[in-house]
Amino acid sequence: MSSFVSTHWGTYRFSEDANKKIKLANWNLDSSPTKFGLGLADAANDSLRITQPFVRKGWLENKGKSDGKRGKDDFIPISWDKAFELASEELLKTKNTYSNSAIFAGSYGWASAGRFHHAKSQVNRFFNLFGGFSSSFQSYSYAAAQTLLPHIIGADLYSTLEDHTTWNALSSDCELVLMFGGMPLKNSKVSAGGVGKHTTELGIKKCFDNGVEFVNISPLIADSPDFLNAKQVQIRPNTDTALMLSLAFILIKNDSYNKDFIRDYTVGFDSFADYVLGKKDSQECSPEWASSITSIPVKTIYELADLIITKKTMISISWSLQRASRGEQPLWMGITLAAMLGQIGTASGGFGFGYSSVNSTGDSFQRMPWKSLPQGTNKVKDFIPVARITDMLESPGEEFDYDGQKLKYPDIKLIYWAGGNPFHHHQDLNRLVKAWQKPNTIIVNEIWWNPQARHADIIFPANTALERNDLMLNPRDPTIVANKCAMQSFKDSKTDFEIFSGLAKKLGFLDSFTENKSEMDWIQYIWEKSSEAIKEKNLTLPSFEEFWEKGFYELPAPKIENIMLSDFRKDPNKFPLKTPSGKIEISSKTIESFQLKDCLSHPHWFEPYEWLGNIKNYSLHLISSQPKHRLHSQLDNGLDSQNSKINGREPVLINSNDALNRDIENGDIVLLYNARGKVLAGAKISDNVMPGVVVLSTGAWFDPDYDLNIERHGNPNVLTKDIGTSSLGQGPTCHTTLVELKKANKEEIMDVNIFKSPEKF
Ligand SMILES: Nc1nc2c(c(=O)[nH]1)N[C@H]1C(S)=C(S)[C@@H](COP(=O)(O)OP(=O)(O)OC[C@H]3O[C@@H](n4cnc5c(=O)[nH]c(N)nc54)[C@H](O)[C@@H]3O)O[C@H]1N2
Ligand SMILES: Nc1nc2c(c(=O)[nH]1)N[C@H]1C(S)=C(S)[C@@H](COP(=O)(O)OP(=O)(O)OC[C@H]3O[C@@H](n4cnc5c(=O)[nH]c(N)nc54)[C@H](O)[C@@H]3O)O[C@H]1N2
Ligand SMILES: [Mo]
Repeated sequence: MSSFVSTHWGTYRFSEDANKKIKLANWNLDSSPTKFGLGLADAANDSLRITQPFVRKGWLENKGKSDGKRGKDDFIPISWDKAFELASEELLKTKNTYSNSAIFAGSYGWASAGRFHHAKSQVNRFFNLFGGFSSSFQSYSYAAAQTLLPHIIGADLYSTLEDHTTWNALSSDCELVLMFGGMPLKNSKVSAGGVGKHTTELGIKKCFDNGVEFVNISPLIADSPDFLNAKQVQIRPNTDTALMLSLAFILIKNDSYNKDFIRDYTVGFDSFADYVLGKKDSQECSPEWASSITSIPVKTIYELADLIITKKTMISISWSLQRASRGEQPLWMGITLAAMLGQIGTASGGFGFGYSSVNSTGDSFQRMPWKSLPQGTNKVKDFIPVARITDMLESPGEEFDYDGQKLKYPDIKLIYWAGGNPFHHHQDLNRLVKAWQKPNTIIVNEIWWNPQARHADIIFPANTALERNDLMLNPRDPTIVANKCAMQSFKDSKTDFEIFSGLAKKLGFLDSFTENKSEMDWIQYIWEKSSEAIKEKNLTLPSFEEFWEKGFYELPAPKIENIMLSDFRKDPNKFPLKTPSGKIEISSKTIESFQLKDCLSHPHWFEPYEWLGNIKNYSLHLISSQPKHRLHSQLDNGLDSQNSKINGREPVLINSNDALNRDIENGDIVLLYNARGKVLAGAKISDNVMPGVVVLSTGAWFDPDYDLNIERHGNPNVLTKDIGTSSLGQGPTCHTTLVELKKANKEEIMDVNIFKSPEKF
């Protein structure tokens, strides 16, 4: 019998050592396992685990009123029964006094990979049975794209990702990949819902071995895997739209775009072309104009144009480009440029969104209609675009724009969070900390004493994937894994299912919450329902017993390699897109009708609210990319992430010129600052990053010194601005941030505190 644990970053074997301690080993069938994942076994037993339920002292003394002390207060250990009692009383009080809309259980976050213990599914099921909750919509990953894509290509984001042309198909027909934002392999280590085998590196290698040429257009050379030997084009962050517009300009001027494709498959090109040619009261989008914005030499822009005119080209855009001011534009413009090249719908090129942003994009898999825990329906209609949480807390009742609608922020009195960490994921944390003081009660289920736990009132200790049975059923991964319980729940922690069962019991709906099913009953239920569902694909799963015994099951590879939008390409009348015109909308009448100032009828260059083309007080552009040594904030307490720190702080990459100008040496503790906050980090000098840009990966546990107003550990979200991509998408804009950086002086350097447990009883 094989024993596996399944995580967002891969599948591992577990066993016990001589001291009965759990240890993990890589799965031999995975050719590219993730190193940081091996640290889960230690982290699951570390001194930062929350050992039992806790309540915040000030909250208990002042119940129902906010005292402004969240994040600064002490915690009192309480029994499970007391914790259930306190939380259920607050839930009922909030519901009866203000209605269910006053409860925010949007609870965004990646949580863990298993299908049954997926925290958000448990939250939804619990709160739907409780009468509903104010929710959140879209994702921090690609909110701008989620809103834009249905208007432009008539498909939602997930079906677009699943429809991506496979590596195998590209390797045979494509000649050139223009990688906007690169294809960093470290990002392909993860996939939401779990990874069986890592395949992205193999896919990119196959293209390279078959002669596909790659160009990396990015501020960071390391965004391109070394083995590609890619041509490097360093670009100022957030200016890709200008570069692409100038490429469109050259194609129009040279008359070298694909007019047949534009005529048969798109609408609104002429109006867009007028803009590009400067016929709309604006400057022409010439290479000289783009060069002044992007800092790319004019000659290089012409060389790029030559390349894409002469080779069958894929325009690949990483998700990062749209987590930025006016993030809708680079994606819209990338699709437009691909349309002008005319390869969309073939294996020769077209466009890609998020190749190597996660493991699955470009893999050969058939999407499976896997079933989840039934969640019921939410009777409360109030929602926010996910990244507007601080705005919501600051301005209840205020109207805001979203995708052509006028919506109102609900008035939140109670927040419930399980499986996400806003003190990791949200921008402008100093603003969030203030807004977070407003609700009467904040309840979280957390595993570790991370900043999320430390900013709550009632804390339920959750457990890890090692402490429960589960099923990895990721619709975008051909491997299914039996996640087996490796160890008993740490101290007095519980699964989210057990936590919500305890609350449901106090509130009188235990039977409807559990349906009298145990953990294993639910897992089998999801398996049986999924087995029925995939019959529509003419596939049969083994019996549950057989699967559980073996530990994993691999679905057969699809017989044909997928090519994005190939039906539409073959016959646009028979297979029209679900846009108003049935075609790719280079200009959108729908978006035009919204009359927004920050998203017009066609792709457009907008100056970001802060960028290197307009420096005032802060002269470096901060990229807070995904971390190599952990998943967001998860496993920052793990060995791999800890080993990557410099003087205990998160490393910040600085170009040698910028370091020299500031008298900074490798290993120095530096202070990054702007009007929003101050952060300490460890300097790592590298000419991988272009001058004027610094990289501080996201996910270092937020460790504020509230007296000095300095974050001690290196969390970039203290510096990022919290404003939507535009009034269309309202997505997060973490990649649009200017900072200044200097060597920290003695008075500014404090010890990192966040890895010391507050449990000292
Ligand atoms: N500056 C900047 N900020 C960013 C980004 C960026 O690029 N730059 N990226 C954004 C993106 S794309 C994303 S997706 C978000 C990610 O943001 P999150 O998904 O919120 O980040 P995680 O660190 O994965 O948070 C998961 C939390 O759930 C807890 N957890 C794990 N498993 C369980 C479980 O089974 N039960 C319970 N109760 N808890 C569990 C973990 O301990 C952790 O605290 O961050 C966003 N923020
Ligand atoms: N190891 C690991 N992998 C992860 C995650 C993780 O936490 N750890 N998180 C996962 C999640 S939730 C997501 S959403 C994906 C995100 O996937 P992405 O959005 O693709 O990831 P990022 O790391 O933010 O950005 C990739 C690169 O884009 C470049 N870049 C940033 N801004 C610009 C720009 O304006 N122009 C250009 N041309 N380049 C730019 C940066 O140099 C950066 O290294 O990653 C996933 N993969
Ligand atoms: Mo994400």
